[in-house]
This record gives sequence, structure tokens and C-alpha cells, in this order.
Amino acid sequence: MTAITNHMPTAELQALDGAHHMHPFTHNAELASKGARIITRAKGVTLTDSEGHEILDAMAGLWCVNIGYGRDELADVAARQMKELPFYNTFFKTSHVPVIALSAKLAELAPGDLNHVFFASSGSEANDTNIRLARTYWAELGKPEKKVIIARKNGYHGSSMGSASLGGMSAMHAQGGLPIADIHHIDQPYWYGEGGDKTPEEFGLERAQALEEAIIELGESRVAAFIAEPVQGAGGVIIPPSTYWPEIQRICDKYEILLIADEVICGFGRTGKWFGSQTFNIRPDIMTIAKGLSSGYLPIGGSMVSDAVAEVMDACEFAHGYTYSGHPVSCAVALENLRIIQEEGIVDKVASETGPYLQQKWRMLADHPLVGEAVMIGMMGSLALTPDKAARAAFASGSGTVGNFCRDNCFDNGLVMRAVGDRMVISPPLVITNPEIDTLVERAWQALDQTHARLKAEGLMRAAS
Ligand code: PXG
Repeated sequence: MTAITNHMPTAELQALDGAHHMHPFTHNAELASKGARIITRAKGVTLTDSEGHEILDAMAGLWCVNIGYGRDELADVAARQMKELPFYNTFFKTSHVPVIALSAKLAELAPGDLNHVFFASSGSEANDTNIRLARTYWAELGKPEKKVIIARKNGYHGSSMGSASLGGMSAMHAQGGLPIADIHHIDQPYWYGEGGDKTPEEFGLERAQALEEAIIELGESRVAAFIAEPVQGAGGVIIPPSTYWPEIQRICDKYEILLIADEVICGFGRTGKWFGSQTFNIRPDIMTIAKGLSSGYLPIGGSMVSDAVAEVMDACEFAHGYTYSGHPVSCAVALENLRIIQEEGIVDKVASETGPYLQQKWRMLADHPLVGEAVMIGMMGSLALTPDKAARAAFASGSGTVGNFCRDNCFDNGLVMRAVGDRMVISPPLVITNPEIDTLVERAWQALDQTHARLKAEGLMRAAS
């Protein structure tokens, strides 16, 4: 077989991809007939495809390339670590320098007394750890019946059996026999889509109180934990009303159930602080981390655990672990990524310079005739597309049709923006500059114009009844 390189013609690469590669969350036959877009290199916030097109990546890959593409320091650290110690495990009473250094660094950065880390290679694995950890914690305390984990509809926590069960994505539950037992879902705090005539504050409180109702209904003695993303990411960048998180914290405290903050997207600067839990002033007992931990340069995730939970867990042997828990090369790269974020003041810039600039420009998109709301926190934002702004109406064409048109128009204008149904979401690299922000918003406006023109031409500016 000849070597497959960046210099092969696009059509040949697409044919091989279609023949042999099963893509995640993709109708593969449909994709194979069209051919995938092939990304060959990236620098800063810009991707280049196999046809030489440059595309501004307003999604930071999949919400993860926080420090931007092409940082040689991470490649150099990886090469050094691979030469020195490419792998050793952390089972059976052994450890190594990168995992020790990263654990200590994370304990320093994490809020409160989240001073302990159990490593995984992804957010999904870390959330599977959390299910077993929360249930084992209660069993160790003599309450093995405390097993139920409450999560939310339209939450996203991963794709493995456990983490997809925690997630509240109905399309995922429909495949493969999910959810697993003892996971219960409550409604999300999505005011724009579900708040009706209530004020955001009233609605936020009501949706938080759904947790208390669920605890009472299920029986306090059966509930182990509540898990949620500080801001829902894959669900459409849904920023909860200000009343939501204080009430959730009150309820978790009152019933003494573990609060698990899934910070896989919100962590490492995305919301303008190191962690979303700090932005919303919550005190999780367990925090899921991944993505921005290594800026996506290598796979790594983990569960950060409070002193109190760790003390209970330390008293038993937790029969759990992954071959790559604390992989030395991933740990070394993550550590270098954290050094860069810290030394370059990237989180502060998101909080006080580029973040506010992006937010101001982004909110102007609400003036577009197709946009019902334009919201952003830190550097994660979304637009609700609508045929009727005042009514916050959904399209008659069914969720996703218009969003997909808009996403395709973004691509054609050199912009990656993701569609979640008919919400458009962004989560750019945190190092995006003001001139790049101008380009992002100009291209988004252009794509909205093109989408609007198409909807009018095809008679699709109609609201669902
Ligand atoms: N928790 C959250 C909050 C996530 O966003 C995971 C856990 C799972 O992480 P891993 O590393 O196992 O993928 C995620 C992942 C999308 C998209 O299109 C979002 C994610 C992953 C893939 C696609 O929005 N989030």
C-alpha cells in the first residue's frame, strides 16, 4: 500500500475514508456519497483543508483546543516524554513524575477542596468513573441503596453506556438499550425554548426545584448524586437563569447528595474563570474534566474529588481503572498546556479583554431578522434561529433543517459554527484575537443572510403550529 499523505488528491482520500472509516454521530452512507471535508493542518484559530481553503474554527475542534493550534511547546514536551518514558501504568503501587506533577497542579487550580484526581482518557470515561465512584462512596458509608443519579434532559455527558445514560439525549437513548438502571432525568433550565410566559428568574427557580421534587419522589434514601454541566454545551449552549444554580446548591446541601459538575467543556477558562463552578459559585463534590485540560492535543480526562469524598474512597480498594489512567505523555502535555494558559494569562483575557469584545459583537447578531436570541458567557455562545422573534417560535420545517442550512453556509464562508437543532453554537479557541473576532462575526452575519434568503425563497420562514 502506498503511503497516505496530505498530498494525495482529495477524491482519493475521500474514497478511502468512505470505504473504511466509520465516523461518530454520522450517517456514514450519506457522507461516503458526498465525501468528507479533509482537514490537513491548523495554526492558531485557522484550519486548512485538503483543497487549500482556510477556515476559522469557531468551535476549537470539539470545544477543546483552548490554546489554539500549532503550539510547538506541546509537541516538544510530548516528544521528550515519549523518549524518556512513553508509558507506564499507575496501577499496582506505581506512579511516575508527569502524573504526580499534573495531579498536584490540578489540586492547586481546582476550586475548594477538590484536591484529588482519578484519571481517564476522555470525558465519557471520567463520567463512567463518577457513576461507580458516587455509588461506591455511599456503599462505603453503609448506604448501598443510595444509587440513583439525577441528571437532566438534553444534558450531554459522553457516549459510553454509563455516560450516555447520564446524558439526556433521546436519540442516544434510542440506540443500544439505554439508560442503565437508576438514572433519573429532570427538565433543563432552557428559558428561551421552554420558559413560556415566565420570567427567566421564575423559570430558573422552577427548574431547579424539579431536583427537590425528584429527590422527594424517588426517596432521599435512594439518591446518590446530581450531575450537570454548569452551562449545557452540546445541548445548545444553554446558559441557565441566574436563579438556577444557587437553588440547586441549596437542594444538594439540604439533602446531602453529591453534586457532580461536568466541566468537560466549561473547565479551563471557557466561561471566563478556570472552572464553570467558579463562574456560578457552586461547590461540587466531584468535577469531570477533559477537553481543555490538554487543549485536545492528546486524550486525557479525569474526575476531581473533594477531600471528604476522597477520605471515604481511600478506605477501600476502588476496583476501577483504565490502562491509560494518568498516561505519562498525556499528563506531560496537559501540564505544559496549563503552564501556557497560566503564564499567558489566557483566562484573564477571556474575562476582561477578548471575551467581552466577542460578547459585545455576538450580541449584535440578535439584530439579524433570523435571530431570536444571541447569548454568550466567557467564550461559549449561541444563537436561536427563528421565523418569529417575538414569539420565540420554532420552524415548521422541523428542528435541524434550518440549522444545517446555516452551518453549511458558514462552511462556505470559511467559518466552522456548529448547529444544535436550530441553535447555532460557538466555542472558539480562547486565544482568538479581536481582528479574528471581527472576521468570525462578519462571516456569521453573511451566513445568516444567505440562510435567510434561502428560507424566504423556499417558503420556509414559517413557524411550527
Ligand atoms: N461531558 C461533556 C459536558 C461533554 O461536552 C463529554 C462529557 C464526553 O467527553 P468525551 O471526551 O468522551 O467525548 C462531553 C463531550 C458536540 C460534541 O458536537 C460534544 C462533545 C463531544 C463530541 C461532540 O457538541 N462533548
